[in-house]
Amino acid sequence: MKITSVRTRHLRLPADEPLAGAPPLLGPMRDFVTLTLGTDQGIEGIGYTFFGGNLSASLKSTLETLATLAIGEDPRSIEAVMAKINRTVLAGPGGMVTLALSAIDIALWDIKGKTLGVPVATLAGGARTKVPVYASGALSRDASLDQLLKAAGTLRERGWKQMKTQLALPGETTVTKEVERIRKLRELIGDDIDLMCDINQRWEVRQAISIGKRIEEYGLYWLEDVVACDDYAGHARVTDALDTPTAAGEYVFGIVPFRHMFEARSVDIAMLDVMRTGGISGWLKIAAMAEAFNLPVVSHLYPEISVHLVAGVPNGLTVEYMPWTNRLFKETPAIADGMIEVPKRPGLGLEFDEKACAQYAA
Ligand code: SMN
Ligand code: MG
Repeated sequence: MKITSVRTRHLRLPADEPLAGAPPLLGPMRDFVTLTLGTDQGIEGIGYTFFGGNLSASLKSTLETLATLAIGEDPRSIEAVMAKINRTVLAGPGGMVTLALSAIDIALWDIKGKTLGVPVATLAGGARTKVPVYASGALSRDASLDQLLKAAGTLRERGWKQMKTQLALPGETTVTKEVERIRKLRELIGDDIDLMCDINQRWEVRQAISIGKRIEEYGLYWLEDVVACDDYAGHARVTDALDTPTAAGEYVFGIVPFRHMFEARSVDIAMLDVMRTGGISGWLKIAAMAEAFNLPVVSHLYPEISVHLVAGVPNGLTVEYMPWTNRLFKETPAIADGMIEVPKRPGLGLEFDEKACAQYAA
């Protein structure tokens, strides 16, 4: 079997927040770059990548150049294909290069699943066919307290069993204001809904410990990215000081930073972003490393890809649900009773909606 063609597209989608109709994160539009790898057996593998932002045209060009190097190679030998491409790259690792490599790796896993007739989740370990899922993006730090509580009420009414908010409020904030949001949210949603909270690297260690202690009584499911992503020792101090579990990992590229994170006992939960781990291959290697440290893993964004990984591995905890790309696909994984289901179709079980892709061409 050989890869015979490469197609990349730069798409710009409206950044809506469909879970509770709250104001969207990251501006009014979001750019994605998609990849389709063709083979001599008619099977196509699809992938996409994100975080190009205003560099998305360059990301498309990087992806096109690197993916073209896979032409003529056997897509089932994923490590060999990726090694061949990697050998040519002087600009990596990390950043744009990894974002592009991830899309290629994802498309190769899609081909492998389709070739074997099984979902990627089965290849990833096949631990479960559905896993918990949480609502993300609707309870942002930019929302007023009223907007926040209204959105949380909507999520609860719609049956969400886990939801994530953010602290480190914009503008003039006080510890009292920060604590108040969590107290009010907990009052509104009750004790049976899991509440996560993301800091997005905006606190210092001491701040994280002092505010963290004051919100401890509201029983957060996790507190995320409390300090700078590469401050492994700082994370460890916060993790050690709090009863609340901590999570981090979405910001780092590749697999090696997770070794440092785990060796330093920085976090209780590893968060893996499939575009930054180097795709599915990197994601699975990190999940196995986490398992060896007795840690659970959770996904960051891209639920339609991540569901396969969190469900596949034995230590997958929950899938972040921000359905940013749903409109690109004909069908996306079903959600019911707080669980997201692995599609039964082979590979990723996804098919681009060609009409939508044409409509959103950047
Ligand atoms: C996040 C990061 C990047 C884009 C959107 C949201 C956030 C999360 O850190 O964890 O969802
Ligand atoms: Mg986050």
